[in-house]
Amino acid sequence: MFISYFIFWRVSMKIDVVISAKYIEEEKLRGKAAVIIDTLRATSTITTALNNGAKEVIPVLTVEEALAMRQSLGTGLLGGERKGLKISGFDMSNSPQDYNKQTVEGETIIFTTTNGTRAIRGAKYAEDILIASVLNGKSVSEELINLDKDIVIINAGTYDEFSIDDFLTAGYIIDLISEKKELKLTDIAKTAQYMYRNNNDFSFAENAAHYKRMIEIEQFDDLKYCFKKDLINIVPKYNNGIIKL
Ligand code: 3SL
Ligand code: MG
Repeated sequence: MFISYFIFWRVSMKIDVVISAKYIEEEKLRGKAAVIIDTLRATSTITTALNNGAKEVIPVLTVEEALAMRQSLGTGLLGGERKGLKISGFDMSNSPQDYNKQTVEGETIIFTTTNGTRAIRGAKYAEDILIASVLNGKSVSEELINLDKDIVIINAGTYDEFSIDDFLTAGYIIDLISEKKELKLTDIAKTAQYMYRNNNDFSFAENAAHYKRMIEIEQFDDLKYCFKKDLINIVPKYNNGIIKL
């Protein structure tokens, strides 16, 4: 008699969400995979730059740090924003449109933004740090399934506050993982997934304060671009001060 055993074994992963860079807690990140989201626009821009062939992105906190970094490296393009606008003397703003192949291929980019680069640097206690956006959300979810670790999604937020755009993106990634994995979600992670399921075209992000700021400074193309699903299939990772593939 032939007896076959089928063993179905699903390790459940825990997912939590942090609403802004201000609320990152070292002990909650240890041993986990952190996912950094700044939909508008830092993580969308970093993902675009690396997809267009940039060698690496070095996130720094201040303009002074960026200038000092370029001086010590003796090379590199300076990118980023303050109040959403290009920093005087920098090569590029924080618009993904600035990071085309022609400009960034093979280049090191030294990058400072108000919320996004803070969130990335603040995640340093995690075991893995993934850079996520709507653009590469599907690839990020697949990578997280492969890593099979508990996850903390860190939303960059806006000036320390909750930001709708980042929260919806967190919900999108949670929803993708939930199609393949059993998950244990904190209440906030469940809420992110619920919100995304009820707004899977991200249109509710139009209510975000930062979305309105983007309109004020006429970044209409970025607002369309940053909410495109599945456009990019790379997963940038932050390690030892550098973001690369
Ligand atoms: O705060 C940030 O990190 C930026 O992404 C903000 S902005 O979209 O460039 O204004
Ligand atoms: Mg933002």
